[in-house]
Amino acid sequence: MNIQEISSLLEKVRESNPLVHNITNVVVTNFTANGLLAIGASPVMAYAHEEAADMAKIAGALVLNMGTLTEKEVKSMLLAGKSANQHEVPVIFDPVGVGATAYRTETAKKILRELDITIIRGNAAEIANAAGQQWNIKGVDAGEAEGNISELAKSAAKDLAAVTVITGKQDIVSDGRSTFTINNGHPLLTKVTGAGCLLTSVIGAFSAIEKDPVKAAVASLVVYGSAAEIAAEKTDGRGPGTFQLEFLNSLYNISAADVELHGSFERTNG
Ligand code: ATP
Ligand code: TZP
Ligand code: MG
Ligand code: MG
Repeated sequence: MNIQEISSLLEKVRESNPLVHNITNVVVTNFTANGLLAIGASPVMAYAHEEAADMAKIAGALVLNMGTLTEKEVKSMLLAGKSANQHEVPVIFDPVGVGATAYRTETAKKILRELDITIIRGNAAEIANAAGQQWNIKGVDAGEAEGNISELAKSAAKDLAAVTVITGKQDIVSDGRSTFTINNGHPLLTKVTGAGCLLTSVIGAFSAIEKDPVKAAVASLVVYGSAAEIAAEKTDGRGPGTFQLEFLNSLYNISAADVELHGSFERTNG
């Protein structure tokens, strides 16, 4: 996979304007919809159990996010997920805060057991907990990193039978055989709530137009992290409010040439 392939996937997202069905949390709903529009996708949030399956089957990708769980939403996630699986629509899962409470852990396990998840994306603590390993987690934010993230991604991908994306200062993508490290991003992303959740939905947009989930995930991370770097330059020290606005502008304006200039990733094994 090379940087030109990544910039052409960005152009394909913009040309195809894929429908991304999100069942996400109440904190990030508006930011997620605006971020998907900015990158060139078509967002829809549809939570009612009466329509979740119908919406998922016509979508290019389904994104399930556990941020503010309720039993009603879990029911809709399972209905939407089963429909997506039947119709070969990729399912992207963000297990927000798994490990922080027993309810979150049980729900993540249920989703992973009952659905065929294409890509799981979380911080290191979430991925470790989703894969049944112990790792400190503070609410929905990553605890201190305390291990080899690359090995964690690899083993989680095998255990969960899903392409695994771990984000943080560096991002890792693994399918258990080949593993990539992505160096793009900016610390200001950690000061905007929903930066991780929107990223998961952007992975949905790329998965809708690229069948290989490893390629879709690597491309999303490179484009997203590069857009953050450009936004941080424009923020010029003013802080997260300005950065959030500049980041949306940057997702909208980032060009193939920008991606090729900023993009930094390598295959780290396999
Ligand atoms: P958390 O709940 O721990 O904040 P999250 O779900 O919000 O996690 P992040 O891990 O913060 O997700 O990832 C969101 C984006 O922010 C990714 O593109 C990632 O590369 C980027 N990112 C996170 N931390 C840093 C950092 N210290 N430096 C650069 N980029 C970062
Ligand atoms: N509480 C429940 S969901 C949520 C919070 C603060 C948003 C988390 O967003 P992200 O993308 O993980 O920072
Ligand atoms: Mg965050
Ligand atoms: Mg998160």
